[in-house]
Amino acid sequence: MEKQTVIPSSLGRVTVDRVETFLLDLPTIRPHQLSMATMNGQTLMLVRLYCSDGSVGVGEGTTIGGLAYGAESPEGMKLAIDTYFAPLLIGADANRVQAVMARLNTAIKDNRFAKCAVETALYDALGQRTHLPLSELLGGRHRDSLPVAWTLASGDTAKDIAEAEAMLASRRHRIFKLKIGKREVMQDVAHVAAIKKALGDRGAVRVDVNMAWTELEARKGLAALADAGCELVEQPVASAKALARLTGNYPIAVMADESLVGPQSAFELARVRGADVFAIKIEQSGGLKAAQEVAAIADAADIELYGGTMLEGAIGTMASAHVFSTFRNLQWGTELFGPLLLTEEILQSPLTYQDFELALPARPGLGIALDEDRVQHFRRDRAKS
Ligand code: MUC
Ligand code: MG
Repeated sequence: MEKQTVIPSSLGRVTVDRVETFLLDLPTIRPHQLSMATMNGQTLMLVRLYCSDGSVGVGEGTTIGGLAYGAESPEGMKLAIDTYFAPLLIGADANRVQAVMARLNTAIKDNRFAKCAVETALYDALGQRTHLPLSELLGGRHRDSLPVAWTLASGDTAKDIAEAEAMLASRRHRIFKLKIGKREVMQDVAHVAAIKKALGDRGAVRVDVNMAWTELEARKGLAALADAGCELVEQPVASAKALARLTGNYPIAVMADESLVGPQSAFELARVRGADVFAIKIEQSGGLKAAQEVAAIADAADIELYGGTMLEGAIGTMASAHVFSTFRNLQWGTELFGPLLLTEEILQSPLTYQDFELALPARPGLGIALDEDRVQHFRRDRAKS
């Protein structure tokens, strides 16, 4: 007798029926100072995909300081998805996430952040349908929780020390990333040294220069930071070539962030040994699978890994956490603290941060549920009407 393949009803053809996008404006707990912008709030672009089986997936696109960090803004992502992504998504087979993404990648250049939001929503819906967490859809997690660094970026040394002390006391963070690059190099180094001296062995200190230094400034800065007990410097200069010239020449790890914009850039950086560590961000990578590809390139090149953030809210943070949990190596932990920088909760149950780690839910998809009333309250379009 001929054998018949049985396709579970949840995996029969399911299509994307409707695409919804909106913006949420949420305040930050304090001004967050980076070399290129000071943030007083964060805008989340949320996309919801409604599928023919009743499943609904959600994804998030976020950036830092409008257009100060990169070419995509939340408003631009919304426009791109409404105008160009939606016609390609409607009617597409929602179970075949990578085929849908390939179609988008062929028809739409760049727009990595918007693609990441859509891919997140597709996987979230697939997770609801198959009752599997997103991490398991992506190959399976290696860990159930992730170490989380906190960024000290008030712009004031005493305030930063007080903030770090509070984080240590509440056992929320013991890795601290300091945003520098706005002041003269040695002033910044003095700020870092004072914080490291106050924390001693109780806290690890790293810095993010966000490309603000020239190569010459970086030479001076890296040597002095190493002396001050700082263990890692993130993207001190803009160019990948200059990063490569700095890497390996000072007793401090060099991490690439802005230079990493997807697998091709990762391959190129690995080829020139442009960093000791990659800060992988799902949005910068162009999506969840692309972030896994970046991690695979790093592993193959003996480059260590760190899970980065674009200061996403809860949805982007959880999508990142699921992806990072699948990395075999995650030597430098993560900085998935985005939701903690916001004053407002948009989930029914907040994410669990405890004992210096973020816990990964075992529920289907992203494993989180939006508080619909609060989401509606913070919608930019509702606030105006
Ligand atoms: C960046 O450049 O890494 C991550 C943490 C933070 O405070 O800003 C971001 C962006
Ligand atoms: Mg950075």
